[in-house]
Amino acid sequence: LQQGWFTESDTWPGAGLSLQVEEVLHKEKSSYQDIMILQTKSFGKALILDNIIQCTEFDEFSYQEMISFLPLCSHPNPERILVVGGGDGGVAREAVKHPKVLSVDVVEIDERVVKLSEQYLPFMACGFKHDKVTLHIEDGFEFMKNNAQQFDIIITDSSDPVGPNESLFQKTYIESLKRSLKPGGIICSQVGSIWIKEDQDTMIRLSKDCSANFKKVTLATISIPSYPTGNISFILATDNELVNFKVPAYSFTLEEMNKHKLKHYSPDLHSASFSIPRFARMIIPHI
Ligand code: AAT
Repeated sequence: LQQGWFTESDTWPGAGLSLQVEEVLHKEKSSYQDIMILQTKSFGKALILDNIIQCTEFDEFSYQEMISFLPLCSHPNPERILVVGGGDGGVAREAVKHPKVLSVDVVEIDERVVKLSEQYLPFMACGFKHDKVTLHIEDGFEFMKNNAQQFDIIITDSSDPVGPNESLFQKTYIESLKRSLKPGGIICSQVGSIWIKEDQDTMIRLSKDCSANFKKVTLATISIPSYPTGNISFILATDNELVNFKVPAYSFTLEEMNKHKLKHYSPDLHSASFSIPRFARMIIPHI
């Protein structure tokens, strides 16, 4: 921390994303990564892993709602949900809002992320309290080896391809996602920003691996100020030819959106998220 600012510099070569810090609430080295909880000046509390911002109180809803409802609302009957990563509880909190969901399994590798989220980020960790949610402390990759054809939706809410989650960006991971899906299931993985060359390379590679395994592959992109470049994108894929990602299979009514306090996702923005800039479409094949 230099002069009261935290800068994430590893993920955006030649540039950096900085947050002004009021207090370092917690700092430790877990068995998997360096963990920090910061009280920031204008983004509320922030969870930092290995010097990468995972979420901030101010804008986490954008990421958590979109990574959850883009796949869930694209599926006609999303009953069984798996979240790989997601130790803050935010995706679990969102997924249970979908009326068809029967169970949400969250597989987080680092128990300390869960414990610290419960302590400092209860507005997200509340996701773990729901009866439909089961938490497993395990490597997501290992978990899937023992769970073939179990899930309608698998959301990879993982950190960037450095540290413990490197395996989550490999071809064998995509193959194991496919094995763990029920017929017609949908996968959705965080793949970084369309503005960053290194992330584009990940997208190019994953879009190839996905199209080798799935009939339909697409990219969605959203706006979020606390990730580098203010953008994060998701790769979604399915074998269900009836799925049209641009047209939600389930549309939340205004009443439901208000009841569930949705602040970012709407059926309208669902469709719009799959309209990506031309440069990205030209670089990334198969989407
Ligand atoms: N919703 C917050 C966003 C995240 S959190 C990513 C989580 O994935 C972390 O808690 C991390 O401990 C966990 N994780 C990493 N590797 C594995 C693994 N192999 N199995 C299970 N969980 C894992 C993502 C932030 C995106 C950042 C964008 N720059």
